[in-house]
Amino acid sequence: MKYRSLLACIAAVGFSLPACCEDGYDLWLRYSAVDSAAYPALRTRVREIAGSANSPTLEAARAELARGLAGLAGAPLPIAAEPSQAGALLFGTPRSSPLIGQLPLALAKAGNEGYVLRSVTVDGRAMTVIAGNSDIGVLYGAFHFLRLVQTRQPLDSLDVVSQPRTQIRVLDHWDNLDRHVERGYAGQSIWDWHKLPGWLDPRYADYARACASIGINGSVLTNVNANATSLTPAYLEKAAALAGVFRPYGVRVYLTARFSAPIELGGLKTADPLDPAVRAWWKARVDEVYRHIPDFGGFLVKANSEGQPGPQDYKRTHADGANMLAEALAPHGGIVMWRAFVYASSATEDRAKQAYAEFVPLDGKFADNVLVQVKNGPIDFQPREPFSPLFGAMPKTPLMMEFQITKEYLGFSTHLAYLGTLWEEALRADTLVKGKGSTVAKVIDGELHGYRLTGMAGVANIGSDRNWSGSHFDQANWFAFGRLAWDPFAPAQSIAEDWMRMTFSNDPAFVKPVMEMMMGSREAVVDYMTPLGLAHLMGTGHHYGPAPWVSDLSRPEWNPAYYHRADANGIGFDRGPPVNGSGGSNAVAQYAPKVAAQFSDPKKTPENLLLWFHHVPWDRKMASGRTLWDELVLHYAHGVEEVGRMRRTWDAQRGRVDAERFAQVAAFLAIQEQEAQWWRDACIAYFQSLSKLPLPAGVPAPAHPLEYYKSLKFQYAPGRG
Ligand code: GCV
Repeated sequence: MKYRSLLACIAAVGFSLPACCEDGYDLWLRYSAVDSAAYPALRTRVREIAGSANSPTLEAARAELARGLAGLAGAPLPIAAEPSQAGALLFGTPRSSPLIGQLPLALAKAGNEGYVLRSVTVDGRAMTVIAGNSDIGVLYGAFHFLRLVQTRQPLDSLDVVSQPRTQIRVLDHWDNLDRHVERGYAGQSIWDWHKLPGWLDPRYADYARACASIGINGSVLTNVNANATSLTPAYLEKAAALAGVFRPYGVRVYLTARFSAPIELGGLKTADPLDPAVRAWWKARVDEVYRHIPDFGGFLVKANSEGQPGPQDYKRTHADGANMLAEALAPHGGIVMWRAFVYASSATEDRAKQAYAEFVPLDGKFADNVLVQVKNGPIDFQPREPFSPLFGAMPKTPLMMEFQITKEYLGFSTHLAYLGTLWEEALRADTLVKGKGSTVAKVIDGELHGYRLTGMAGVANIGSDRNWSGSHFDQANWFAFGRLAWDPFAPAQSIAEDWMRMTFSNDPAFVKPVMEMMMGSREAVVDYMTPLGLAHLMGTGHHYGPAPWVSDLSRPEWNPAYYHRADANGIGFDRGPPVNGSGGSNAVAQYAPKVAAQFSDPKKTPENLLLWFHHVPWDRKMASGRTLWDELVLHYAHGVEEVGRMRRTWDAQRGRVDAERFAQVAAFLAIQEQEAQWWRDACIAYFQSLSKLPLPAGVPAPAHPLEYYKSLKFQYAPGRG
């Protein structure tokens, strides 16, 4: 940050107005000064930081408390090894601090990674304790305490116990070794492979701090469309350097494994997972990884999907492939995250059915250190999908959730879409496999099936842009992912509120309207892109903008027309049971019987998923009494209106937010409104060419004829695969 100009600004306007030059680098860890008249708690309850920082992680905890509280209090706090006064903030474990060991903190409830925050009185002095059973628990607790101050919570009778509900909470970086990020909209990869290991960009430590602040404990450094080079000694040295930076923050390094690496690197003739030479090659390579990175987390694997090599190339199963890697990793305590995102090159079946068809027969066949990583919906991170039918269908195989934080299908970084609501919807979906309340969240946290391993992965939206995520509001999605991985039951709204208060302002005149804007933002995108259960209408390849007309690509499922199936009679993909041997794909049968019964019946299917499951006539009567055609058009129009409303909400915040961030958000919302209009117009023009129906009264016609939208080309759209 430009320090001199910052000082000049502070001198000019004082602390009560927003700082004038913020570029978003500090994320939600801004620690800007508290108005002590409005929030005296900090002054009265926090006078000293006490504890012994006898490990790198406890040192990180103390450093964060010192940094955060100095910023919040406006001056550094005294640091002491033992509490010496009322208002001491004592951090540590029973091992690092004998006093913590003596206090009745009920630390057993915090588990291995959790923490207790408690107000206590020792020798008549009121103090606050941040305690964990492990050093990392203390660091997580320190971040929680800072969050309480940042969001201006009372500090006098603290009684917080928290521990993560999932074990593996990882960011998946789809970062290539040339620094291009697949589906990345925030610049290049933050891993500067060329300069590693010699140069450790300070950004790496800030990345790890940010991850730890929301409980993320793993980072898959490389793209799932993997390059075997990342497993060579030169790259392992680079990955080891990153692991060294991340270690104090509890973030373990993982890599993607290219299944054909034994051929590409080892010169073998095969990568058959049952071939003894292949197994020996992987074992030796894994041993070498651990020589570089003793706490290496394990491998993430995309196999036999979108052209990636895999065990099926040798007529072996996904379980054979995963178990071979698992065997090599097990002696070191490593795991395999094997992705269920598969679609076979020759498939004629409904794409939505493929993951279930390939994986459910393998339930119970995976080694103990394997998790199967499942995207939230059956297809691919669309603005709205039903939950994947795999959740609930593999009781003997730990399934971990895969969410996409980067907004490949939700307008890239210029569209404001808070994904907390999308993920909350997915996690709260009820699989009904063990009766009512068998939610996806309970599958993920292991409660429903007693999984031995649990986890959640988020495809990262982080890049070299100064603001990390490509836009200020996209930081909220990184934040929300971490919080939901820690607690899949956490409400999206309270996560958004924390983020806003920490990132922007505690001013109620800001928090209330901006929270409403965030909470409605994803639905606005659904409306102007893919309402009523439509999916995958985006431009082929780059996924930028509308292209529902595309129908001439060689593989059926590459075409948007495959997904919407609109014709003169109606629109939607019939996934119900076939009638008299023809019709639906029967994807509904992959759900538990009661869910299947609901989704099979257009009258019982929620309207927001209607066209996902049913092909329905344009004149079908909807709940509103309008026809499907009118309803579809009005959803498109409504999406655009909502973005207009979001712009007005933001414009009213001028002066409550620093000028730099205010201006970028305002400019991006203007782009979003233009592009929402483009989506609306292009989709209405196209669907109207099939339905031949007039627009509902008062809805303006698209600005251009359909041919105009079809002619648009975007050769340089970012993030291409
Ligand atoms: C990494 C979608 C994306 C691809 C991505 C793939 C996956 O198809 O468009 O870029 O590849 O998902 O999740 O493996």
